[in-house]
Amino acid sequence: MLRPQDTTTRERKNLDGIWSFRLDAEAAGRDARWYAGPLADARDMAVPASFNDVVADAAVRDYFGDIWYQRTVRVPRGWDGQRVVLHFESATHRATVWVDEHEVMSHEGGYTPFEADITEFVTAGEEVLVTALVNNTLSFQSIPPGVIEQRPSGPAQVYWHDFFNYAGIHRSVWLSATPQARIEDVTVVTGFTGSTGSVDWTVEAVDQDGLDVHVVLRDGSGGVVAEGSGATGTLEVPDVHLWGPGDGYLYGLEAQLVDDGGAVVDSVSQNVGVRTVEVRGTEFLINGEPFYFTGFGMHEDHAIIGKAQNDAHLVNDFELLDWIGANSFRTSHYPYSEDVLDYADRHGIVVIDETAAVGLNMGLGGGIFGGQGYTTFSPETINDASQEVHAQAIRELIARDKNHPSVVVWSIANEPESDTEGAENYFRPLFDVAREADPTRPVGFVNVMLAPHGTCRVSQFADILMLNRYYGWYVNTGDLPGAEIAWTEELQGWATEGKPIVITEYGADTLAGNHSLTPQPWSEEYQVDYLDMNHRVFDSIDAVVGEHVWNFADFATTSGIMRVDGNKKGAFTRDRRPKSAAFALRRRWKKNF
Ligand code: BDP
Repeated sequence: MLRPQDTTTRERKNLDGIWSFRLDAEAAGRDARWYAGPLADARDMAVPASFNDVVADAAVRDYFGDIWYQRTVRVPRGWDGQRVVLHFESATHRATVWVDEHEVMSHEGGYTPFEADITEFVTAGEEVLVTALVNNTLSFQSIPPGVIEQRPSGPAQVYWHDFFNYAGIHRSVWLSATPQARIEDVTVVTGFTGSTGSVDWTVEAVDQDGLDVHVVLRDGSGGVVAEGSGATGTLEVPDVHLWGPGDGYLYGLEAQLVDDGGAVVDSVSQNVGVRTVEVRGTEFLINGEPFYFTGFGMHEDHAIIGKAQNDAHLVNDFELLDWIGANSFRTSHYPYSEDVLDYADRHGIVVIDETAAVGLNMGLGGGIFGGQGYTTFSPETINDASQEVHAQAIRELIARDKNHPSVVVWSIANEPESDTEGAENYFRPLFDVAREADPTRPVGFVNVMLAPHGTCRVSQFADILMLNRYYGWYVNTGDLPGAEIAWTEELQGWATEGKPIVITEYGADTLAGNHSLTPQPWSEEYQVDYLDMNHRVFDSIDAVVGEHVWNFADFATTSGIMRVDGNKKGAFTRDRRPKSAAFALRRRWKKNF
């Protein structure tokens, strides 16, 4: 699926703004056909935004169930004869959409796009009603999973991931016009030999009888560097300017459908960064050079808008990454907005791209160890149906992000149970799904402290080891010398696996402004000492090829006795003020600062 774009043959109209919004706790709206007319008793809601913190009402913030969104849209008068598509960049965690009274699509999964051809239901120049029934409940068959427990006070949504279940329409909605004969998808795979780059292209087209595919590659200043024809082929790029960490150089590939007379029937553009990624022994290579990841596990998380994409915050977060010397981040714990990945491409920031498979572990909950009263993998809990939803989430992530040069690793899950036979059987085929969808990038998953070296049964399938460890925080709390010994010992074990290791999480909750002369957990000084200890451990082990601090910034979580106004492991506060750790990280990552 191509993202809506403006080209010589395509046009798009943004549907962001104020939509009508109504909760539907009784799930009555579908039978009552709320989509058939203006939504009664509606309140205002901004799109894109998580709905939870926008409204001053606790019942809305913690609501789970059916949620209705609606607006009218006038189809541009110039779109007569065009194919009209309604495109949602995401709706969390699932949605069904109507155009007037016509149900046009349903989608499961809260962080990937979906769209429908609505040509037959619209007329250029006329208005239609667009209604989305969004549902934010989590079950054992959703990714991420959760369960609704019946309690004396009523039903409660329980889940095992440590961030607030923000939901709604977080990202943009578009109407777009394309020709009937059109390009459906473009895939690029790049490489280079010496100073000559290569761009393998595959173009999928629809209704293209009698039309040819033509591709043109332009450099950063618009000069044509290569051209080709056919649905698939390879372009050579002389004197290639490689894409690399810190150098987000992009070529522009234009794919066209042309008729016999040479007229362009459809045209789409695709950014291309020419680069290679490879795991060799314990090294992680970008363009054949060893790469060391510095940066963070992040979250899409801001006051009021929750998980919504916002350009000012996007630019500011990347400014801070640059300031601190981060060359990379992980999209913990779900696919981020496509705007984030486009930005990372343009700025040479390296990305570990993760699915929303977080919390598949009944030994953990909201950052706390301890049984949650369920078996993780069983016919009644996370089962074959969940695995299929998970597989689909992997396919959709890769289909969406396969062309981003910034993306160098697929992470198919965060901290699942991984030390049992059930886990091994569950994950083995999912690695195959990822490799089938993309044979070019390393695949991994993020291992949890509950499955230390020697006990994990899933790491055998991974190309790269990604470890989250909290020595000195959840264990050896306040005892950094003890933590250093235990951590070094475990990491030496992992180093014998012969694979590169990225420490994808290490961190200590820190209340900004809390200072201590002695190493007290929660103080800014302890966070700095904790990071220093970790860095000594990493620097002593060659197989460690990266460090991602947990987290870039403080973020919202469910309430609990371990969380004071959210998770405080940020190097920055939630409003992006630096803690002492931010300066310490900058000194290490930028050297000399
Ligand atoms: C890990 C999770 C992450 C949590 C973090 C923490 O991967 O989502 O927020 O620990 O406890 O378990 O802070």
